[in-house]
Amino acid sequence: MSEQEPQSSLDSLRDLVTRHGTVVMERCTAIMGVLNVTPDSFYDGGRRLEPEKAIADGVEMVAAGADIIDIGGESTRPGAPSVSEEEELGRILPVIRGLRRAIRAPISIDTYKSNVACAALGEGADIVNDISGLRFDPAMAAMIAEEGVPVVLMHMQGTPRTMQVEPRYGDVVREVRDFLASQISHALGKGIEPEKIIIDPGIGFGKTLDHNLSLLRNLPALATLGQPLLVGASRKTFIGKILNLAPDERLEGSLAAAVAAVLAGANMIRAHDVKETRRAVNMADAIRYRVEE
Ligand code: 9MG
Repeated sequence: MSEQEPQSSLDSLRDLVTRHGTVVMERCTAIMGVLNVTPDSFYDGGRRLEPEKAIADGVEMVAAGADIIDIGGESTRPGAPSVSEEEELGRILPVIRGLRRAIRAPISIDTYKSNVACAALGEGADIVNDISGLRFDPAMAAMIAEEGVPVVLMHMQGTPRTMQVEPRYGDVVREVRDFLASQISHALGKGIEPEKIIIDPGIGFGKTLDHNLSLLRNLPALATLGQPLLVGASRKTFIGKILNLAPDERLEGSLAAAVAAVLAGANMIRAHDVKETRRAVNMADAIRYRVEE
């Protein structure tokens, strides 16, 4: 292989077409900005209790280089209680409505509930980010197929309430890969188009520190599934454990994990700190993709 060629054909994946524009992932990494509108998310919980503040933050993330804004109305931190559909909708819909008017970038809705996802799509969201990988709500896959929108299939062992109690795997990389392969087949069987499926190992979701590191090290094994690969490590506990730092001190660790993920095959990074992540990822992209002129 010449030095000027991409590492593999998987480095030039198709772009992601959404109702509000195309997310380019061919030879560059997309950034999904995290916009939680919850009182209790582990890092940004309680920061956006007013929709106006959330909308302003979303606009700022797009200006800083986010390709997608991911809106969540239920905390998925370990041990978090679930919230009712009404509560979740009350948090997210005003933000989606306002942000849709203010930005052109695609919006993803972070939910595992098909009714919530459907209402969000009705207000202008474009992508469903399902942390259960279509496991929790049997109506989710058919709804997504019917709407014809992209979906993120994430791996999680257990549920947010139980996942960090005692995560166990024989071979974490193989089990996560097998799960994702099986959920891709399930999605296809329900009529979701192959070019609309993004996969995600679910860093921190039912994983120990070593499970997370093993997955980050072995992303190429997940990339061989042939779908765009999303990685979200931003400010998560495993970074705090390694560096012995609280969530608000984990920026550098998050950037290091993002760069490592890009160099190992990630096509999209989910991040709280969009400006800094955009810069770090642009450097990683240059190392990964740029050819000599
Ligand atoms: C909602 N959420 C929190 N962490 C996440 C991650 O790593 N991936 C995805 N897809 N969603 C996440």
